Amino acid sequence: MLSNEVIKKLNEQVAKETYASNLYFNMSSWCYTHRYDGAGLFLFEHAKEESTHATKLISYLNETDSLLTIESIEKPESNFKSLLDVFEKTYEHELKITKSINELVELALNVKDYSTFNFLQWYVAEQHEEETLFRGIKDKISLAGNSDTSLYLIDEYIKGLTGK
Ligand code: OFO
Repeated sequence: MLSNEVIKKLNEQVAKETYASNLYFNMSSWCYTHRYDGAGLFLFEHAKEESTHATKLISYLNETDSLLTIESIEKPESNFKSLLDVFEKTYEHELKITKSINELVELALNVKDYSTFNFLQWYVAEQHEEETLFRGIKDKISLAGNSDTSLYLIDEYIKGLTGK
C-alpha cells in the first residue's frame, strides 16, 4: 500500500512524462516541416518512448492498487528558432525531469517505501542516459555551426542515432 503523498507524486510524474511526449511530438513536427527529417524521426521515436515512461508508471499504480488521477496536461510549445533551439530545449527539459525523478526517489526513501524506491531506479538510470544523449546532440549542433551543409550532416547524424 502506497502513501497518499507517493501516489500523488507518481500521478504528477505521469502528467510530466505525457507532457514530455507531447512536447517531443511537437518538436518532431517542427523539424519535419523545416526539412530536418532526421531530427524529426529521432524526436518522433523519442516522443513514443516518453509515452512508455508514462504507461510504466500507470502499470505500477495499477499493480499497487493505487488510483490513477490524470491531471490536465499543459500545452507544449510548438515554435522554435532553430534546430539548436529545439535540442537546447530537449536538454533543459530532461534536466527538469531528472529533478522531478530525484524528488520522487527522495520522498520514497523518506517514507521508507522501498518498493517505489526500487521501481524508480529504472527512471534514474534512464535519465542519466537521456541527459548524456541530449547534451551530446546539442553540443554537436553547436560545434557544427549554421551552414546548410553542416546542418544537413548533423541531421543525418541525428537520424543515425535512431538506428533506422
Ligand atoms: Fe526523457 O524523460 Fe521520461 O523519464
